[in-house]
Amino acid sequence: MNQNQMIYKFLDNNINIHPSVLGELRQLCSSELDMNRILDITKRKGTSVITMELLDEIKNGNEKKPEVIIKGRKKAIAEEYDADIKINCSKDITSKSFTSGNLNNFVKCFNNRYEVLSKILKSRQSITSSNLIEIVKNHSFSESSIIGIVNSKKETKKGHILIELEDPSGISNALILNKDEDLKKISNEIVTDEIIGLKGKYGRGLFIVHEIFFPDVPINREVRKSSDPVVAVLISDVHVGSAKFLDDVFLRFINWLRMEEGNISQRELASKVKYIVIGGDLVDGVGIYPEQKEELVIRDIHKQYAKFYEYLSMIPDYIEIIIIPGNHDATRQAEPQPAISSDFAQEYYDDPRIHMVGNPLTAELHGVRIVSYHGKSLDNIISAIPTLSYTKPAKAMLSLLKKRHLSPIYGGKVPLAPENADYLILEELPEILHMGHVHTTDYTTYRNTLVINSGTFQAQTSYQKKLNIHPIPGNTPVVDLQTLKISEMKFLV
Ligand code: D5M
Ligand code: FE
Ligand code: ZN
Repeated sequence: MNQNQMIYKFLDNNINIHPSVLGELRQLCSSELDMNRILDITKRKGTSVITMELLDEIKNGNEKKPEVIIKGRKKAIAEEYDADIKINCSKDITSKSFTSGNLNNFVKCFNNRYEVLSKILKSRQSITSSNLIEIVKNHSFSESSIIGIVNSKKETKKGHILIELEDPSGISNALILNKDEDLKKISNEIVTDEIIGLKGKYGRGLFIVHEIFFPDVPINREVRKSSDPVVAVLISDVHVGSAKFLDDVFLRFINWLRMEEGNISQRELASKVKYIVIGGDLVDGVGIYPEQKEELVIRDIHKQYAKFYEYLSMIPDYIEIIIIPGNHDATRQAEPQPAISSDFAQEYYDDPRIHMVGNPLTAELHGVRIVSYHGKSLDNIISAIPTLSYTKPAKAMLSLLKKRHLSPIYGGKVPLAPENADYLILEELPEILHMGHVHTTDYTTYRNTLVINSGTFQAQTSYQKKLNIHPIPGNTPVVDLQTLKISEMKFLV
């Protein structure tokens, strides 16, 4: 390419060349590839003239470095380490749902909830000496503790909080007095059907509450970390098939995984990615919310899954992909949910690095324990507890963590499949608690547990607009499994 061709090429892109740099630029643009790179950088800077200053910046600039580094390394860091995934199959409902949804199933499921969570509560120092409700009733006016399931909670006319608590021996009314403001504030967090402990005194048909206990997380618990420098990326709510699915943003995410996007340190991070956990709502599905059809660009759910698989195929093959379903996916809606059916996603099952599992998932990635749950119950908990909101999903997740249950409230917006055991109890604590569903990335840390909501790649739908829900798409949390530190990648520009 001669000098004139070069000048015209820049002019075609509305970029002028200052005469003082003409000769040097000509040398730098020895190949079409180099010229296009300089054009790209100039356009990104938003300037219309290539000056000596800009040329110096381009020559010394860091735009060049990522390519050099990536080209210089033959393999991605994660490629050098074998995958180490342990899926806890005993906690996965896939292919072992036995419920017929009858009363007996419900009794078994809630008995299991009581057994496991009362044991966790009893292991807490301050409530070890709890008694059955019927025994406490016979020892009126002495300080005692009871543990049970919350049958109901209401505020009395005088502003006291009245709770009906049930255990295997009986039922008691418990009262939190209006004058005890601190305790009343804690009682805001109590929801129906959860297991709690109460300390207080029984007399005249009422248990007067002095202290409230949630199963909670022990203060000094041991955490597990990976000894290898690998990271896990958490995503959810991609919603392929929706007109509001942000394909360009999702492609930027995939390009980052391929180390073709981002600055040096971001590409370094990408090269450590060994695992991607997808927390449900891969596709938009069909018939999920009123008038959804108007906002679908792919109306056939098989084709939605085929399209999503196209994206997955672009991800480097040394990365393992773990997939749970959400409420938009092709499986039963009642929780716990079995894995997305192979009738809709055969190619996923045929791909050895894709792991199709149920919702919730309990697993270990490189020794780091993770529980991944789509998060439908966040709708219930956010409407039940006045201090929670859709803008801060990690706070709502934290409340579930303290209750040691992923979906404590029965009824509401989450259908429950009553299995012989309660699969939604958070029995063994993970290092990472991951959810999605609310379409806003958010995270917090609580007593050595990372609490992470992975956000979305879908812009606001008309249905969400009506519900006044404002998603924040394109942000992706990344967990370093060696240090348990969270970083965030932003793909929306
Ligand atoms: O959920 C996307 C968002 O919409 C999430 O913030 C919850 C909210 N949502 C979904 N369904 C409901 C109902 N029935 N009530 C209240 N809020 C809801 P997605 O699962 O992706 O549709
Ligand atoms: Fe979703
Ligand atoms: Zn959802």
